[in-house]
Amino acid sequence: MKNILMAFLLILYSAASAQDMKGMKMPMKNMPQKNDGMGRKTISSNQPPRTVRYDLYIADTTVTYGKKTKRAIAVNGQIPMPTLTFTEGDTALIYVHNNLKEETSLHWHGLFLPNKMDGVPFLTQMPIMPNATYVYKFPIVQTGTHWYHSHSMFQEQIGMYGAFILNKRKEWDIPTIPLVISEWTDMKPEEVNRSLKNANDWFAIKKGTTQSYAEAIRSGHFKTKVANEWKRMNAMDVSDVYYDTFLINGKNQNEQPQFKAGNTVRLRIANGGASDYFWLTYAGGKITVVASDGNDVEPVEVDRLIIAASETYDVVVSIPENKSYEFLVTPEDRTKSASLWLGKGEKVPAQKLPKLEYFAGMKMMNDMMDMRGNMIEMKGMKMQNQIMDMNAVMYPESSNIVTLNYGMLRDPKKTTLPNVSWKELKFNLTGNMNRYVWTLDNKTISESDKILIKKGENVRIILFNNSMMRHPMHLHGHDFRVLNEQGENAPLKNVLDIMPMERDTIEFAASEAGGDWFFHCHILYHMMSGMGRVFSYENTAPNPEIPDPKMAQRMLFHDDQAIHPMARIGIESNGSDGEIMLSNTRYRFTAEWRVGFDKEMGYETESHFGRYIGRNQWLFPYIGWDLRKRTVDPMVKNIFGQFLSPADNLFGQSNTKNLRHVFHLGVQYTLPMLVVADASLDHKGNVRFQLRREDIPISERLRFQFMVNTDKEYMAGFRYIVTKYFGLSTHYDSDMGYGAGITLNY
Ligand SMILES: [Cu+2]
Repeated sequence: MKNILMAFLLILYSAASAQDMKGMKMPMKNMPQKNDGMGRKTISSNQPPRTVRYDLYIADTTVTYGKKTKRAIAVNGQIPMPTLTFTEGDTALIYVHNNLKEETSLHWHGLFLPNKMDGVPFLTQMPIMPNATYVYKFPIVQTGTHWYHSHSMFQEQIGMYGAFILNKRKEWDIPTIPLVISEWTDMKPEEVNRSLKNANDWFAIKKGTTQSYAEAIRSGHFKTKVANEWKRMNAMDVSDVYYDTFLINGKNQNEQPQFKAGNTVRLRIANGGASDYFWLTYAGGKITVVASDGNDVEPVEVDRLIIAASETYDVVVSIPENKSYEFLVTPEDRTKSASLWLGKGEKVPAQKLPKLEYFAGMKMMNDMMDMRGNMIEMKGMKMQNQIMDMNAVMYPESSNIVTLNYGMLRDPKKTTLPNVSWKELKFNLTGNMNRYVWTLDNKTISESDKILIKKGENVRIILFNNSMMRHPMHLHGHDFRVLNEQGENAPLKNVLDIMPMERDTIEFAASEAGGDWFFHCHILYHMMSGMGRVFSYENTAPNPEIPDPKMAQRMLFHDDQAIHPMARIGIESNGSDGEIMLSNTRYRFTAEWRVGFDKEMGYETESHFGRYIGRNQWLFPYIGWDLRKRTVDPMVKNIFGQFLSPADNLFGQSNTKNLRHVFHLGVQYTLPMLVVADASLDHKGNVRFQLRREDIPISERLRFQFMVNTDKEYMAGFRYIVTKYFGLSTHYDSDMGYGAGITLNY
């Protein structure tokens, strides 16, 4: 019985989504046409408000979007999830059947709804367990283009995103296509996250953006590269993850041949990507932007716009002739693209966006960053609302292109807030690229308290982006005004894209009944690292969906407290060396070893456990253990050319190089050029000072490392990266001499 019902529902949904794709509104003929005041014809829905039920069956599947067949999550057998369509005044009744082997949740992005329906596991509800059904029910009190996605783990990256369309009672009469843009990686998202945390530069190699010394010298940017490393920065990047392909409604090439010359089409676009921003350009002429994040704006004509992760835009384009025009979707890093073809016949491609000039970006970033890792605010420049795109220095294309920015968005009506009391909050957006820690005011979600707000007051938030990346900051359950030059008609949004060095102001009325509302960066990997806060209405009654609030909070905090393992194992002709590392936001444990294959050479292990201090995490005090046994001791000179007896180090203290079982206290500090200085004192009173630099990018795949210390030990070596997990390596060190072999990375 259940199966028959499900099959019936599936047929219903596929029919509904097929109609969506053709841009047909269901009972169009008997609907009266009107003008909406902006010259647009509208149709009124004659249907009385109703309860619209959807059944969503969430299940594992496999897909071959990239080069390999990989696990994904499909809902009712499809990726993206089905488009859910409602009309203002309806009641949404959504049954979620979790057929996964893991828990899940669904968040209705941009929707005003009761807090317990917001779909954030461990904050507004408990997760939906495997084989359980959960019912979301809420009134539809707004209109526009929205979307929905899983808020559990990394499920949003592997298929759990879909369009959520709210039609007006009087809807614009124009063919309309809901579009969900997304990315696909053949790598498991957990693995993507671990790679980001461990500063593995495999993504840069895949993208061709290593920005190595060889590449710098070849293109005349040697000084820029040195200045960049002097300021302790890694290679310039505009997005973190390498993706295998990009999708528009699940297809890289999406054909919509039903349009003819003279047609205009409304595209309701949601960026359902987990981390990427996309440029939108069109081969058939201008793009008219008519709404953002579900809110109408006065139509504005542009040549292109960028859509941040989780934003929505409604745009209108026209089909000039009986040809097929490309609507081109290009990720911000411009590595690849996806296309929507509108119309039938000869293909008219849009101009491809040329490759970014990374060294130009690096040069600008050098100028913007001071030696303490802070962004220098530029005098006389208006750094707000995407008006000054700092990335523009990297664009090789002509600048005579009209690009949308938030300053151009104007709400057709006044959006001023009621005249009540104000709460003002300020956040610095902070991050550490090297360790991939993303925060507000250098605090993760688990390190900060909920922010109390009062029902009825207005909340103003001033955000300054003191990081090198742009962040799409999303507020659950509320729209905010983005203060711009449109005064009383400032646009309403629920996602604010804020570029490096920008200072933006948003404000909203705390008009919900109560509850906890998430405010976070919508780049999935930034959110999971803790970039967010919870706004909590004062005096809210306990949420019945959260029976054990303390446990729920622990689970919520778990995301940014997770421990990330990493290992490097070198197997070379003379022995093995390597390290294993466990780390989280602030703490790191490392165990290193060097073992000679020749018994005479002995062994050495060194372990450290410590805490990173400060936003830049350059300072790392630690405790450590050092065990070693050596039987050979080549006579060496010190750096002044004097022969030293094996019993003395540079400070004239007894040498502990050959037999050492010590406990020590130390501190590491990252110096300019990313050299890590390390001073330690062991329990026998010996002081050791060491300098070390790993992963100097000589060429695209070749890395150089060195180490030297006051125990007269030194090491230098090369590693050639072949795959993400495998490299060829060679090194020379003072204990074990010369060796060559392979290095495995995990
Ligand atoms: Cu972010």
